[in-house]
Order: sequence, then C-alpha cells, then structure tokens
Amino acid sequence: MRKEETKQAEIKTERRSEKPISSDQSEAERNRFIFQTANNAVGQPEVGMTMTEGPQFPSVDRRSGLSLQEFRWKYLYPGKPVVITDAMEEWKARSSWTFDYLRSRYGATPVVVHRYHREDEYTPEAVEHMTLAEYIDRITTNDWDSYPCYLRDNWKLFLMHKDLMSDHKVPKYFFDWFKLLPTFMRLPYPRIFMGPKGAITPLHVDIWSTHAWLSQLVGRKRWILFSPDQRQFLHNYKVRVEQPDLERFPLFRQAKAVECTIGPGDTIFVPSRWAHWVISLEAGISLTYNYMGPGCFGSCLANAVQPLSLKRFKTGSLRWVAKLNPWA
Ligand SMILES: O=C(O)CCC(=O)C(=O)O
Ligand SMILES: [Fe+2]
Repeated sequence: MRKEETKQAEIKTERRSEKPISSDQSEAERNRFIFQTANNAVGQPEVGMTMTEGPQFPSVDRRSGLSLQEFRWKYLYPGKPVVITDAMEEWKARSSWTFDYLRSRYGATPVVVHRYHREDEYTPEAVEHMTLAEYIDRITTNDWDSYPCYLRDNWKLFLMHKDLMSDHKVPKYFFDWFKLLPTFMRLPYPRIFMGPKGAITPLHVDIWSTHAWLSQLVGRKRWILFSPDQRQFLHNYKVRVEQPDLERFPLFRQAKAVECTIGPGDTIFVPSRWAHWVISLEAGISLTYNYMGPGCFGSCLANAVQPLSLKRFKTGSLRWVAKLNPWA
C-alpha cells in the first residue's frame, strides 16, 4: 500500500530531480521572495506581512455563468487557463468540508504526508505516516517554516471513505475521455491536497500532459502559470519560482507568466502542458482531477499503454482504481 502511494507520488509530476540551491543566497533573500509572492496575491493582507503591490503578472480570467460552449471555444480548445467561480455551487463539500469536519469524521484514518526539504524538495523517500487528525492539528497550528509537510495527491481517503465521493460532482466542463478506457489504464482520481500556510508545489507540468482542474474548498492558493511556449525559458522546470537562481537559470528572466489566486468556491482549469507553481496563502484543502480531452489525446493514450499500466494490470492494483473510480 505504501509502495503504491510512493509510486503515485513519483509519477504524478514529470519533473527532473533537483540540485541543491546556491548556498550564497541568504535566508532573508529567499523569504523576501516568498513573502512578496504571498503578499502580491489578490485578497486581504496577511497578518504579520506587509502588503506590497498587486499581482505581478497578468491575471487568469475569472468567470461565472460560463456556458459549456464558451468554455470549449475560449479555454479548452486554445489551451487557456481560467478560474470558474461557480462550478461547485451544488457540492455538499462546498459547505461541509472544513478542517474540523474532516477531523471529526475521518480523523483516525492513516495518511502519508510528504516532507519538503530545501535542497531536494519532495522525494519519494521523504514521507511521514500519521493519522489525519494529527496532520490537521499540525497544519492548523504551524506554518511551512515550522512544519513543511504537505498531504499531496491523496486518493486513498476516497477509497477508505466512499461517502466522501458523493460530496462533490465533476463539473460539466471537464468530460474525461479516460472514462472510455479500461480502469487499469487510468490514474486514480480525485485527489486531495491539504497543507499548512506557505505550502509549496514546485514548478512542474502534470503527468501524461493531461488537463487538470482543481477546486478549492478551504484557504487561498496563489498560482503562477507558464504556457507551453515558455518551456524554453524554464530550464526543465528546475527553477525555484520563489527564489530563482538567475545565474544558474538565466533564461528564466524572459519567461512570461500569468497568475491567479483562488479561494473557497473557485475551480481552476489548467490546460495540458502548462507549467505551474503553487503556494498556499493559508492552510487549505483542495480537490483535483487530471483528465484526458482535446489537446492531449496523443500523450495520454501513449502513456496509458505504457508498462506502468501493464504492471498495474498484472499486480492487480487496478482493483484499487476500479473500486475508486466513480465510473468504473
Ligand atoms: O495545489 C497544489 O499545491 C498543486 C496542485 C497541482 O499542481 C497538481 O495537482 O498537479
Ligand atoms: Fe500540477
């Protein structure tokens, strides 16, 4: 079970391994960028931080009442991110999912959390095991500096507590063509992210060049996104967006980003091959799916028949997926 979890974490993002950050960058410099980043977010200033200017990059569109047709022609087919502010209005999770609620109902559930190290960032080995209640207690009483642990990509909560599945519904915009493939060729979704204030997801593109959507239930997150044509400036996604080492990664200066801050009730659509970097501005909870659709059929199908799928078929781990996937 643990092995499978680690494997999932490994395959979730396509990202080259990291080299240590340059040691001549002082702690203060590193923090300055993070805090500027956090403070430039739209919304209320953080307690204890000084609010600087507004967002640094052009904003991702925020839309409500978006028709399926408009979503397709304006965002999905051209591959343009969008924040949809009313895609989860009817979800039970929209009102019920709070840290207290999840803690009181599912607190005894064992979870695996990923510890972030300054030098290596996330590695498959750096995981810790505890109950959900313990984890929630830690992230609601610590920030990233004192507790750099992120519950990432967790789909087992849904497996262990089937009732959680009915708390959300896939919004009409995100039809997943993986539904038409046998279960062993798919990755298990949905996944939950839960983390403390300041939690970071390093720059990456999503697995199999899938499209993704993520709905925010609790807390705000700031996203910085780069379109696929910016890839040449991203040094194989090795740049730390929060503290870019421009001597090592000089092309990053030329990279053009867009950004948004999402909060409870918002759903972000991240098109295939868009690199993204994410920071939690408060302790938060998100639910996410990666999916196959126009623009990423080739990469998804190529990957779906890779040895990983065959291995999962052989080892029977498809049973987990079959049990989880709502359409299986
Ligand atoms: O919410 C986050 O921290 C990052 C989510 C993400 O990029 C992903 O699920 O691939
Ligand atoms: Fe991602």
